[in-house]
Amino acid sequence: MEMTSFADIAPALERQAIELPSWAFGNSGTRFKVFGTPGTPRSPEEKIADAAKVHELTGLAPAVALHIPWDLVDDWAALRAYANGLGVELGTVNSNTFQDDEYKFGSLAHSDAAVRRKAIDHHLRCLEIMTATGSRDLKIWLADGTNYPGQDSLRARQDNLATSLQEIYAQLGDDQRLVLEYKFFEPAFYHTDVPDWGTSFAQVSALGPKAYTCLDTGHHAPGTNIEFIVMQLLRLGKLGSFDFNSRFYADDDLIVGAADPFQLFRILFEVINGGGLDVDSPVQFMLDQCHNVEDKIPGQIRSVLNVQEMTARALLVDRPALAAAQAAHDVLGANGVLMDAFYTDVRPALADWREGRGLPADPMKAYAESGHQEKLAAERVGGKQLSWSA
Ligand code: PSV
Ligand code: MN
Ligand code: MN
Repeated sequence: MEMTSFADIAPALERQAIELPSWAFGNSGTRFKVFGTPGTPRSPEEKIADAAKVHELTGLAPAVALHIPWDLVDDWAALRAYANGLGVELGTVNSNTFQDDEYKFGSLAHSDAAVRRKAIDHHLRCLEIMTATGSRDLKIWLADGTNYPGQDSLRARQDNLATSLQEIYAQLGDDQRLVLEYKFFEPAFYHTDVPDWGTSFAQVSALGPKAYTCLDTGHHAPGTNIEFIVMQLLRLGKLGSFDFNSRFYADDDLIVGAADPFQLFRILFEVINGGGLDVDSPVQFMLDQCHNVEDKIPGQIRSVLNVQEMTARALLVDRPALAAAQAAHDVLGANGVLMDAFYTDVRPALADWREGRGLPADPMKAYAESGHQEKLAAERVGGKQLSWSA
């Protein structure tokens, strides 16, 4: 039997596109300290320019996701034209209802109708922005929840959330989608109002076909089988997007594939099996990361390369051999087929693939040797450097 070759998987690799988060280019840190780096962006335009540099060197990141209000500008058409001029699109709009004082006890799930009104209106404003930027997806992540048992009614909050989401969903344009992210903890610690994929799935299913779930790889309890969730959401037709990152402990937001490359491989294997990389796939791939101690542009370059590398390995799985081993209940044989693909070094073939497209064979090296980081540090003086949250 013929082994799957790199030529076989090239068309699927060709389709891979990963959105970069604008906030990854701002300074970030922990609650102890945010470290500044020379050359850090001072405006949404500079964040977009940094994202465009990642795309220029990798060919993998044709869109930049925005966070509203962190990326607010006066002229959205001009921002869109600016991004297009640099070879990238404006992508997912991430709403933010977790920074204003009114949101202390929640936003879309809040017990007070006036606070819910403010949060709904913020999302409606995001939809207007999306129309101007040409963005398809409104991504909602809620900091809503409680810290103590008894603090509020779990049931009433869930009902409030459903009603708020309905009002936002009703205003989606024909080509727009709503994507609901879940997270099992933080900033609330007793309960969050969208803690898991099941809750997100229940809420988006009640809304309709333009609503999907977002899976952030850092938002699960340690030991969770994330690829199972990927399989299930694809099976149900509700996996709308990924926020890729990696974690050792909590929502660490580290470089995707850095903590557990094998987990990334297993996730991408299920993505491919479920049609997530097909031409008409509803799955939007995105990074949601912060770079606390490493430079941000090469941090993002490394991240998209990691995703591409694990995608290539997952595509290389000899599926007929795997199916035969599974049918024969050849446990070790089936596992061996998977591990053979995981241990395949695809880096030389990917370097050739890049060169064939006029891209640098080694984007990390090309960036380091370009002097771009030093140029940014020299040019971007004065003004206020942005942090990941502003
Ligand atoms: C929350 O932890 C989250 O993952 C959401 O996606 C936010 O939008 C993002 O981080 C940035 O705060
Ligand atoms: Mn996220
Ligand atoms: Mn997160």
